Amino acid sequence: MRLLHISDLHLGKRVNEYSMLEDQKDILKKIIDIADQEKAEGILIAGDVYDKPVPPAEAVRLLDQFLNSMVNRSIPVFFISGNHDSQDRLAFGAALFRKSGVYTAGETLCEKITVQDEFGPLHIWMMPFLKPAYVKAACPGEDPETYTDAVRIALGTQKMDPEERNILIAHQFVTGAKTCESEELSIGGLDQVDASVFDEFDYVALGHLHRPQSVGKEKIRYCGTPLKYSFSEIRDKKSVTILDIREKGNTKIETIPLIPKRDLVEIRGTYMELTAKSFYENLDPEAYYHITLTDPEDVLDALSKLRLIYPNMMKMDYDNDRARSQSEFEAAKEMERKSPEELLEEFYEMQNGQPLSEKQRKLVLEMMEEIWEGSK
Ligand SMILES: [Mn+2]
Repeated sequence: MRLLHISDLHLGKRVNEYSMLEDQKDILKKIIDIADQEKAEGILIAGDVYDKPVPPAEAVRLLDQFLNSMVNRSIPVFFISGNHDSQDRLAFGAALFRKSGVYTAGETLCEKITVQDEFGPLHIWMMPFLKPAYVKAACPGEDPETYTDAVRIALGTQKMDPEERNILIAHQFVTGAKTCESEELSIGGLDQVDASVFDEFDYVALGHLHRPQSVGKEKIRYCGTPLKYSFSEIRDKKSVTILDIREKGNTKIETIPLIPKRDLVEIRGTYMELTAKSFYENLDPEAYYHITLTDPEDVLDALSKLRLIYPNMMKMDYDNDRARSQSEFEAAKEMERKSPEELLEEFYEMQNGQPLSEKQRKLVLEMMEEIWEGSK
């Protein structure tokens, strides 16, 4: 069976105040084209379908159109909720959708759908994004301390036959994976899941981290976002992962590049250089730019003047002596880059003249996790 693996669509997302809807519409169309060309027999969407628990109507329409396109092609879709989605809302119509071959992980911790192909049964496990607290609430008597425990308990609710083929769709942070700026900040690595819980699966279709990457083993894989959602991803190559699962033990993985309608581009130079026709005539005027001006003095009204040439400029800053000497500004920027736990550790040290103990650190991390969870 040939399956497309995508994740983290974040439909409805805005990047630096720019709506990504047009870009998302375009990239979904390209994913449909790939499904046609590659004769896909199923699509796995590993969470963060939407960017918000209550997505804008346009984003809902986009998903609706995408699901319809797949149903019209008789390509089944399997999707789970990520940490950005509302699991309950995403499960709307789940029982009805199933009749059309659209499988959404409902309100359970983990569900197993079995499909058939020429090699026999293929078990597709769907495990929506979960935290120890969800597992505790759903499984009386269980009190998982870590995310790894939580995942192990959730997977344990279904029977595993390791002689048959099993693939898992999940949305978790697997230890060792590389992060980028468009993801939600992870607090102190508490949310990490040890890859050993996935040992028995023939493939793990992951979402959550936005860079395409395998973690440890090739078969434990993040397909990455279909689009770049931050300038930290500028050099990433976005793609769709294709999984060719044949008889037990024979699974091939390949990627097909995704080319966006508008790329994210960083350019730097003086105002005169960047506004010279010879410079910009070879650039895509529609791309999303991050422009760094290197003029020694700030240029009057540079933002609006540059927008005449680069209408989709997302970000503009200066790199000159003045910008560098603005230590206060830099310190603030430095602060933004720090994680909440680093900030608290520094604060504690400043107040008490000694670092946090391991015990205190653990307590602090747990409290942060609890407070953040409560504020959602
Ligand atoms: Mn995401």
